[in-house]
Formats: sequence, C-alpha cells, structure tokens
Amino acid sequence: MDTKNLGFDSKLIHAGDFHDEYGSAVTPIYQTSTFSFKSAQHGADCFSGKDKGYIYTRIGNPTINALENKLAELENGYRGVALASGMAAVTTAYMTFLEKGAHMISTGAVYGPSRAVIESHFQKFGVEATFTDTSVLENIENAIKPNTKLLYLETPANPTIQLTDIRRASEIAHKHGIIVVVDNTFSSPYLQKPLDLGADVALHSLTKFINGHADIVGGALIAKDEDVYNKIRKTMTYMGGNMDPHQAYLVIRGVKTLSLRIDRAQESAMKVARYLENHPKIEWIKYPGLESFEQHELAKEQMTGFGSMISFGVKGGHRAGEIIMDNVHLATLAVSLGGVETLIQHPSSMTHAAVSKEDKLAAGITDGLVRFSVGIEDVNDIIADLDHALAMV
Ligand code: LCS
Repeated sequence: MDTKNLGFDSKLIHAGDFHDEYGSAVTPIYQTSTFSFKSAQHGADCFSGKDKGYIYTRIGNPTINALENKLAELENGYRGVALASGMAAVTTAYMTFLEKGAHMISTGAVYGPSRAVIESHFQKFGVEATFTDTSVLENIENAIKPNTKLLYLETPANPTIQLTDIRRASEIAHKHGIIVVVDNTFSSPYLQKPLDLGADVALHSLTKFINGHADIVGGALIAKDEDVYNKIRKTMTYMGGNMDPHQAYLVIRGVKTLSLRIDRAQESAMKVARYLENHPKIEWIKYPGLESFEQHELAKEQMTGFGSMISFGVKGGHRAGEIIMDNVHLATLAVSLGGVETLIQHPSSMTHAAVSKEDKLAAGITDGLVRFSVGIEDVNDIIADLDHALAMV
C-alpha cells in the first residue's frame, strides 16, 4: 500500500509494514543472520548492488527495514537507519560527519553521554567541540570556525527542557555548509519534525517515546536525502551498531500507539505542571506548555504539542529533591523516559554524572534539578503521589 499521502496516525499503523506470503497481519520477524543466494552470480549481484536482495542482517534485514521505512515516513525523510541504541545513533552520526581536525558545535545540555563520548573518545582523534547554549542563536554564529562540520542540537534538551530554534539554527549552519543533526527523542515526530524545519538528520533514542514500553533499547537516524542517507548507512554497516530483528519488531509494535500515548501523557503533564507551578515548595519548573516557560512561543511555533517531560527544583535543593525521589510510590525512580509509566530521576548524579560539575552548571544542570517523565496512569494518582512526597519535604 502506498502510505505516503496518508495522515500521521495511519502512517503509524501502516507505513513500512509488509505482509508475507501467508497474509500475516503484521510485519514478521526475520530472525536470521544471513540470507542464501540463488547462485554464485546472484550473490555477486547482491554485493555489487545490481540485485537488491538481502545479504546479511548487519547490512539489511526485512524487519529492520520495515521499521526504518516507517520512521522515515513519520519524519518526512528520505530513508532511515535503525541502530542498537540511541547512543549507537549518536556515535554513528559523529563518525559520519566528523573527521580528523573537525570541529562541532553542540547544545550544552545534551544527554550526558552524547557529550561525554566526544570528550572521552573523539577528542583523541583530533575532533574539537564547542558546547554552548544553542537557544541563543548568536552563540551558534560565534562558535563557527572554518573547520566546523557539524551542528548537533537537542531540543527540548535533556534535562533542562531548553529549546533551540531548529529553523533559524539550520539556516545559520547551512550558510557555512555545516550539517545539522537534531536529537528529536524528547518530542518524537508526532510533536516535532526537524527535517521539515530544515535539519539534515533526525536522531532518536527509540528506547523512549517511539517504542514507549520500556522493554527495548534502540536508536535511529533519519536522513533528509539520499546522499546523507548513503553516508550514514555506510558508517553503520562498517561500525556494526545495527539493530536486531526482534528489537525492530517490538519497536514496530510499540510505535503504533505513539500518538495515543503522547496525547494522554501530555494532557496529564499539563495538569502536573500546573499543580507543581502552584505548589509552595516548588522553587522553579520548566514545562514548554506553561505560559511562564520563557520559550513558550517557540514551543508553539516548532512543536505541535508540549510533550510530557518536566524539570523542576524543590526549595531546599538536592536534599529536598532526594526526599521527593525516595517518597514517590507510583512513579518509578529510574532513568530513561517516554514510557507508559511515570519515571523520576536526578540528572546531576545519574544521567549526566559523566559530565564535569562546571560543564553541568554552565549547561543549567543544577544539583537541585529533578526530571519527571509523565506516564499514562490516571493523572489524579500521579499528582497524589507527588503531593504525598512533597508533604515529606
Ligand atoms: N538522546 C537522548 C535525548 C537521550 O535522552 C538518550 C538516553 C539518548 C540519546 C541515548 O539513547 P539510548 O542509547 O539510551 O537508547 N537518555 C536517557 C535518559 O535520560 N535516561 O536514561 C537514558
């Protein structure tokens, strides 16, 4: 079925999917590492590209390709590459667009390991990086050098929820021939489409909203055109960060309910955010849906919804945050986000522990910051849980 002209919800269900010769209702799992050739000539033709037949699962697999095609349609991209984890997607993007002596500019408040891997691994190959507050466009302009090859944006950023204007940042980068990669994990294509806003690649930790059920780890890169796609595919195939067919099958299953899950979670997140905003023990709160959020207008411009990620600080700093985390019962104290269950965590000592204290503070990741991922439980239960924990402070 040609799904290109269908609506987003229909694409969630049908895009990329195929039915086998038995009429399977869903895309089957091709749990095989390799594929037999019909003849020696056929094998040679598959390798030369003359025949599009499958060769080996690291290079390509029908179940994995079905997911890649679905994600590409959801992001309005050319094609996608699925990977073993979100970090495999991050490092594959870095490997593809950086080289010896290259410089990259990145949002300062990115997921901790997305920053730490540059400092711990890529710098030893001569890569330089500037981590800056990309919500201020002049910071991007000022950071550009003759050797800048990559602008890496995370918006909303983990865990500060800071937004970067994807359209204007991409315009600046493209004037200098710089590739733009946007980590779209916090929004998913249901709420934000980086490629439509001018980026070259949309990146995902599929572990989060897209799979949505906290039962797999996965990642993806979706390219805006064939040239960018071919470069990414080649890096993934050589580096070997491919997804597994069973993992792909679970993501295909999980993503079908993406819009239903996000609709519920963000409706609840708005109520939770209003509750926290009015609570006397809350010092500050960041949620793009609140009028008090300083980039509320940008959120309305580039996102179609405000998502379900909230950051807040409790009066009393880190110790007060610890009391909340130790006294919630419905919310699970765990890293990750974007699943059907509500999660709470402390970025400074958990997800961003690998980033130095000075760099964390410069990026706005303070000791008192608590991150809350609103799930799809009854919102009254989520608020009652927070209310009980806040009473303990
Ligand atoms: N990008 C973002 C924005 C993320 O939040 C994460 C993981 C990744 C990339 C990496 O994806 P993974 O390899 O884990 O699939 N974020 C996590 C977090 O905030 N808590 O635990 C993992």
